[in-house]
Amino acid sequence: MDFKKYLNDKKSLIDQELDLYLPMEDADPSIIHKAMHYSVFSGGKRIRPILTLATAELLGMDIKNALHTACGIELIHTFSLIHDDLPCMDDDDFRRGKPSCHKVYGEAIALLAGDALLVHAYKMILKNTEIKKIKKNTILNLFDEMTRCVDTENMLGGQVKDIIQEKMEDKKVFLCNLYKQKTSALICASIRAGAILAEAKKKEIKALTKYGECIGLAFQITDDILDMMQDQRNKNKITYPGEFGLKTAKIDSEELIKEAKGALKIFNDKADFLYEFADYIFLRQR
Ligand code: GRG
Repeated sequence: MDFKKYLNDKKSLIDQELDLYLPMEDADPSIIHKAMHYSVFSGGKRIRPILTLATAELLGMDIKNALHTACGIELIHTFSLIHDDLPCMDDDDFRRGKPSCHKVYGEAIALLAGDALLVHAYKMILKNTEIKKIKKNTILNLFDEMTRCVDTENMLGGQVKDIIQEKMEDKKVFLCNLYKQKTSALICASIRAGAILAEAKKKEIKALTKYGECIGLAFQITDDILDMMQDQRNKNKITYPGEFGLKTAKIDSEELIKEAKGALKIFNDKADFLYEFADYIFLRQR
């Protein structure tokens, strides 16, 4: 399979769908809609929605029926990035090499644009009711998945730990739990959402969950490695490579990638894309 082409093709589909369903930029009050568009279309890799589509496809589903869900997931991701960059959180002036949402639209509008994207994400999940092939119960399961990955046991709780970084007994345990909540939960939910939509069997969901947890954790460790190598590390926060060194961080991340691929065995050679994606997590440069 041509991995790069697969990524580009799916990204185009997702971009088109997002453009179709986001409120128009000039809809009243236009400033919030402009801010939403600014952050949604500022060069994200779309890895989470691509994972949703790829998982649905692996399980035999027509991916056009997974597009609403995939886009909902990307909107949750974008909401989290806008809020993460705010001065009261990570206080980042740049995102993807461009001024962060609050630097362009001000803090209040950026905060509200993030809120609006989160609400819109759940509206996208509800749009699945328009697709006859998707059962109501499947949509309820999706809703459960998409709320759980954001709640205080996951993203929100992870963000709290990231900000507070209280005294910790064991730094590795602390960091792995934080990364699982803050980053891995949404990545894992992106994969599980594809499986839920495709009405996967229990053993398939179990294997994909293991895969998602492992690549999710490896993704955040790699993100920290890239930040450290590009000297973009927030020096006030502890990170995996910061605590254990670049070499250990790379070895542990590679081990997680191996574990992730191991979980795909039950799909034989049908999971080509997910195998390659696991390597991409580790080898990516941005
Ligand atoms: C207020 C409910 C609520 C949640 C906010 C701010 C927050 C909680 C969580 C932040 C979580 C966060 C920003 C995690 C970082 C994850 C991460 C490594 C993001 C970068 O992902 P990429 O590389 O980004 O996929 P692109 O730019 O490609 O979209």
